[in-house]
Amino acid sequence: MIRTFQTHHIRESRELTGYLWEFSPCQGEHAGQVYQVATPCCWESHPEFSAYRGEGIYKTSFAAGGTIRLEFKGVSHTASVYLDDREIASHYNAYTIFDAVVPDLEEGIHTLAIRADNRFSENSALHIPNDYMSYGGVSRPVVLERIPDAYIEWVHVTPHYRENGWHAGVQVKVRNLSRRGAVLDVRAEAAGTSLLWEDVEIPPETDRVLKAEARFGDVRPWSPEDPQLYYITAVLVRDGVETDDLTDRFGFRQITIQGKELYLNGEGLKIRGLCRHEDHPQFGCALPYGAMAADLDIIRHLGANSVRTSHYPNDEVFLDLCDEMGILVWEENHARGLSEEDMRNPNFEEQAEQVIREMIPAHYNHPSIYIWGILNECASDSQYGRECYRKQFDLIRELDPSRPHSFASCKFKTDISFGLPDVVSYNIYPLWYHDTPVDEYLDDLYRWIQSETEGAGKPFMVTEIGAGGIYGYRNPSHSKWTEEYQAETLEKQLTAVLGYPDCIGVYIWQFCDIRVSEEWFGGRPRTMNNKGVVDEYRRRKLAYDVVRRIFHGSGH
Ligand code: ADA
Repeated sequence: MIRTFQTHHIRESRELTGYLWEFSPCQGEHAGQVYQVATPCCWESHPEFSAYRGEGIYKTSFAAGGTIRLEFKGVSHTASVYLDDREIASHYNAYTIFDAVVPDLEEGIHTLAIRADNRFSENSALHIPNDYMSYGGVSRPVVLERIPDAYIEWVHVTPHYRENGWHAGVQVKVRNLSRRGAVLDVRAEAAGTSLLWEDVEIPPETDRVLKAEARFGDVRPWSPEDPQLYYITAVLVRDGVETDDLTDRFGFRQITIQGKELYLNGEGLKIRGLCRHEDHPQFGCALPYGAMAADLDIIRHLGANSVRTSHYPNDEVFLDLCDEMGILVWEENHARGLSEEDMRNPNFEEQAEQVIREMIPAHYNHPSIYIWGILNECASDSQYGRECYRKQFDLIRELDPSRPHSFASCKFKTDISFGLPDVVSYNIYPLWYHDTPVDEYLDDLYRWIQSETEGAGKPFMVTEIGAGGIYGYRNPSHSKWTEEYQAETLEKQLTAVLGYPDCIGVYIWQFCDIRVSEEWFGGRPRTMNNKGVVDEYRRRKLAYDVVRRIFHGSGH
């Protein structure tokens, strides 16, 4: 599924995935053999390729002509795209969208081939052996569109509340592909309000962002309790003819910070969340719609009000569902646990910034996203690392000044970067990686932040807490790795963190057990990170009822 709502009425658009494609691995004993595979998919879902690391070519054909745009929602993790054997795009990173525009394609049948590569190398600064799996394949949908010379790239809505009601900044980005200038009208309509830009001139082969401010009358705000959504439709009109359109969805909500609190439409937020990887034993990172919705049903059943998309941008459909279900989202760019040396990889800066440049415009309108996160557990304790954090926060502010930003630190009392984010966030594992009682550890850390760092006075949140528990391993010793130990530890951790007056919330590490890359130095029992509240098949561990009881009891 591309989105949970229709994005075009005028522009012709259809999904190319959702069918069987040909798949052929490039290395190993099956190199060159051709298989039929369902798309979107990870090749690890296929019995022959469950541990394949290499390149694979996916092929399909389609009928089309004219100027076409192919949108790739996610190829894991490096992609080269060929149309009729001609390279039309290349892209690094599994978790962001990229596209290819092909002008004046001859009417007829065309072949599309995508070479996906999930190998680790010096060239890949973000996909490295890690505590999660870098799968391979066309893991998110591919969409084919027929576009006119001038078309709408995105529409962004930034709602804000003033005494007299809801207002919003509206921006429409229009691109002109042609070698000739374009003159057109642009109309936008949302929640009963219309905007019109007349006789807009767009020079050849360039783009323009049109801006306006609108007042909205009688609208209902979006909130976790009442996730009211509105559509905005932008239409291009050329010589009196409607030539292109784009519909997106948004909600009237505003996130603000006052002192140590975070507010959504003036109401203080208390986060009860879970960190979630896109991971499933059958689907890898390519979860189909039903599996994503089922995860969110579990998350709601647990009484959580938020998800952290650790450690990369998520599938748009998942974000659509969060918008609809009123689940708040901490969305983060792609990076986990990079050392200063990793951050000094010559590709790091460009690759990490590209994720931000691709994530924010694509996900801008989701009301569920209340904060942007970056660089989980990277080198925020070094001057070099701090500079990387600073640049990325500057970029985020440039692309979206309307949301706060943060990063999850693990640099206990050595972090030097808390002057940079709006919210100070920590990943802590008392009673798992060390035995200090939770309240003692938390209080010591919090006091240090207030007395010794530039994070003093900012909102404070715990972005990871948890313990490992192997599904089905129960015994009277209640030793580490038993379900009992995990349940008892989460009870102590959650009670302490949610009861800490200056903490605005907590994310449990993690929603479900996940596969980790075999090459990762740390190693894990079962080659899985076993800290899920449910296991990889979403079967409940003992911790489930504990979390459910505490989350349901912890109020708003
Ligand atoms: C971290 C990290 C997670 C995971 C977790 C753990 O701090 O952010 O990705 O590795 O710890 O299980 O230890």
